[in-house]
Amino acid sequence: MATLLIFFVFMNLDVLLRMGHCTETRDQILSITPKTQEHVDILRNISTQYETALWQPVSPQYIKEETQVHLFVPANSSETVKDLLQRHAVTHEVLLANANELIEMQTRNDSTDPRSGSTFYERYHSLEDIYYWINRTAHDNPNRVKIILVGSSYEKRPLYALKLSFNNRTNKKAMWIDCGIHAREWVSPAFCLWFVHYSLSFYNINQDITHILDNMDVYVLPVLNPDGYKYTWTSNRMWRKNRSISKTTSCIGVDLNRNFDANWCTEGASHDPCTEIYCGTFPESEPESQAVANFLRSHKDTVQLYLTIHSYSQMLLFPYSCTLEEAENHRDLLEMAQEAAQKIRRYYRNIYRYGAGAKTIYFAPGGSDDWAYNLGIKYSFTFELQDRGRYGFLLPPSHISGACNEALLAVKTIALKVIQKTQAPTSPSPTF
Ligand code: 9B3
Ligand code: ZN
Ligand code: ZN
Repeated sequence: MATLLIFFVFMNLDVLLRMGHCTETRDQILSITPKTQEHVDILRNISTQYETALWQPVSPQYIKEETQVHLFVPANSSETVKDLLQRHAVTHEVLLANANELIEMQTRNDSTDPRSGSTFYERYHSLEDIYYWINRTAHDNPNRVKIILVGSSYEKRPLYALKLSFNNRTNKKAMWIDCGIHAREWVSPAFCLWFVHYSLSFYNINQDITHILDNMDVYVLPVLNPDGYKYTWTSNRMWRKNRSISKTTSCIGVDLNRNFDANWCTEGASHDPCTEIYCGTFPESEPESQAVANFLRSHKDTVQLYLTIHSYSQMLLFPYSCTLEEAENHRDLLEMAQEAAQKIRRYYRNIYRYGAGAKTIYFAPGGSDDWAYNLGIKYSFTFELQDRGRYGFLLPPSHISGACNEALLAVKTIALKVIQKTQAPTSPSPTF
């Protein structure tokens, strides 16, 4: 009898627990593949009318039949959204049932927790931590690292780049890497930190990075969009744009990767400040894009390679995104991207797609890579790092090292190629 009683108590307890768990809905990521035009219309409606964040594609206009849509649905709109989907017989898959937990994991400051085996570079860092890291890195490596103030953000935060320069060779060329144009793509700033740390740690140990730093200076801008990045830490993890205020609406932010002067605001961008792909009021209207453009204009004779780091979807893109026309050195760019993708596949077993932006991802004007290319930097790439949608923008910290190592391999492969194609060898080239 007693055992029976205990049995019932436990059964009910279990039911109660499960109910409690189910009613407490969390922020979720849904994957939905529209099968008909009606489904497409419903999804466009949901992603514009309800409090959601479209992860993939970047804007509702790109939603099309038979192509996966990734949608972030906050807990408070979960019921309404699922109801709508169900009523129109649109099936969905839950990619992430509890995004809150992941977000909490990524913002936890476990630097003081000795049980976490991860290093500084295997965690995400707040903007303040990154500013502190920039200062400390320059201070600790006075002969190799200089801080350059390239401008300031809309909210007047400094835009710092690090210049890595390992010797004073005359006529030295350079490459540029920027990270964090898009606020929510957190693995991007993490990569810039990773790259600087790797350069400082493996010079004279790894042959490839040694050859690169012997022949090029490297400018690294870890957070191009500090206002947006700050905002993803304090208010909205899914924020993409900068934080500039529009004169005509209450909507905030310009997509900095639509604000450069490359077929500015044609198809693939929007004049509507309320969209995620708002191009701003004129090319370089934003202080962040203007600062980068000014710096590159004044260094265009030395900078040979432009790299900009985004996430997610695992792609290596090159110009053009703003037109279907082929770049004049398309074959070169394709060959470099292909070689980089092949190495990632061989060493890390991950597949990266590659190609001209407009044909590989979507038609998109006003991007920094196209603009830099037209300025005369003939080697210009956008990297989209891990993953392919499993965690999307919420890539767990435990994946940072994998994502950064494979991207680093691609950077090294491409930079070595640029040196090989453009510079007379001063020291023996490493064998590929
Ligand atoms: C977009 C453009 Cl405009 C470009 N020139 N190159 C790459 C992209 C893709 C990124 C974007 O801004 O949408 C991916 Se997050
Ligand atoms: Zn991006
Ligand atoms: Zn992206």
